Amino acid sequence: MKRVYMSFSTDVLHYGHLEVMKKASQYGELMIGVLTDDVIAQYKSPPLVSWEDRCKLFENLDFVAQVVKKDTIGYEKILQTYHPDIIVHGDDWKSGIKSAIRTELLELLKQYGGELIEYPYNEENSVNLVETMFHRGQSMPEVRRGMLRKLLTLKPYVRVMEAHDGLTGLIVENAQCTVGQETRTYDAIWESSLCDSASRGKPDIELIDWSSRITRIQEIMEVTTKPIMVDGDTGGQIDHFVYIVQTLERIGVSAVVIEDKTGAKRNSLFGTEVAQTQDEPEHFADKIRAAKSVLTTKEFMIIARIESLILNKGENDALARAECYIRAGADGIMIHSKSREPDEVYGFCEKFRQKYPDIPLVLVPTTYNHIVEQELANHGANIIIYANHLLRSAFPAMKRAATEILQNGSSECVDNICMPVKEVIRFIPVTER
Ligand code: SPV
Ligand code: MG
Repeated sequence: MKRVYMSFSTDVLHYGHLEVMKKASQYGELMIGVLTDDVIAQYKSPPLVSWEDRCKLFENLDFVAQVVKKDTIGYEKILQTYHPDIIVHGDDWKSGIKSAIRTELLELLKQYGGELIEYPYNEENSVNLVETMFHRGQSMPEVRRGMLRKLLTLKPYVRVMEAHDGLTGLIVENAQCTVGQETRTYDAIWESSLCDSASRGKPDIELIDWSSRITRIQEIMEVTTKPIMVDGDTGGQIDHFVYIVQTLERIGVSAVVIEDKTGAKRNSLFGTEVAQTQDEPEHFADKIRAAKSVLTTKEFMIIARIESLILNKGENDALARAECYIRAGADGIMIHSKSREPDEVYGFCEKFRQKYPDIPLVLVPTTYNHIVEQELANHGANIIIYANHLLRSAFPAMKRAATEILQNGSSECVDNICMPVKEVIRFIPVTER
């Protein structure tokens, strides 16, 4: 009897899966490898159903002989451990994010005398609909809200990109690339006060009222499934902040980040060029305590952002504030810096980590942007935010198009920097029913 192996990452089984497993079992004894949560989170949204329950989907099927754990993205470990004669997979991985895994598998199978059988990927509408409906479920508040905390447990660090409207939300949702066998995507969305304000032609001074901010957040939520971190500026008055927090929690935001400034807020990257006042630590701690007291879930996170390095108050001030805010219940700390080098951030991270090994630490490497994510993670970062890059990259492109069309008196000159209209139309999905 030959040994046949297939892997699955799915949360739901539909008849398309069952049919292909049945066919695979005709080649021999069928073994199913169920991908672990952390492996799935390496290339797509984490599963909603636990690994144990996903195993149960397969355990009682007549044509499945054995269910095993697949805890690596590639196949080497599976081949070494179970020596399957035949691997069965859909033919959809010939191109795209999994093609490097396929190439490596073919190489391994050659050395080892195994065979790869690929079945045509099921494009049937009813099967797609099951998957679409399930995907849609991920955008529901009760599912999305807890996803940031889940990712923090599953990934070495969480990679976040800003979005400030539906279009940029879609771009973050769909951006992906492969580097070797690794598939990279953004894990979450940063709804930045700077980009939200700038995209409306307004300064980043807490001018945009919360009704408008929430409308924007909802627009992003309508077209995405990834968890959302909201830049809450200073949080405003404590009496008002408790209402904002409840709304954000209710609509499915995962975290709000508030900065310990008070009075007329200016963007942090101005540093001390403009007058900015840091709040009294105890007053800011009261704001955190009040916000925590109105939460109804354990999922929503209040992250305290410390501005001591921005305002040249030094590491000790930042560390003392971190302690005070954590005592008040902060679920994470963001340490901001406008230095071109990461040294002051590293100094803080090292001492912070000694004292708090498990509290999530958020970095925003806008100015020290020559440092790669992995290095920031090695210094203790759990969340890394690209805070403004979609807005900043679109701005010069739009300005150039506007100017060149003026200069030329026609628009053909910008065809090379414009997305064809047909591609725009295709990029915006139409809801399937
Ligand atoms: C934002 O994105 O609005 C931020 C980060 O608050 S920064 O602009 O660096 O202050
Ligand atoms: Mg901001």
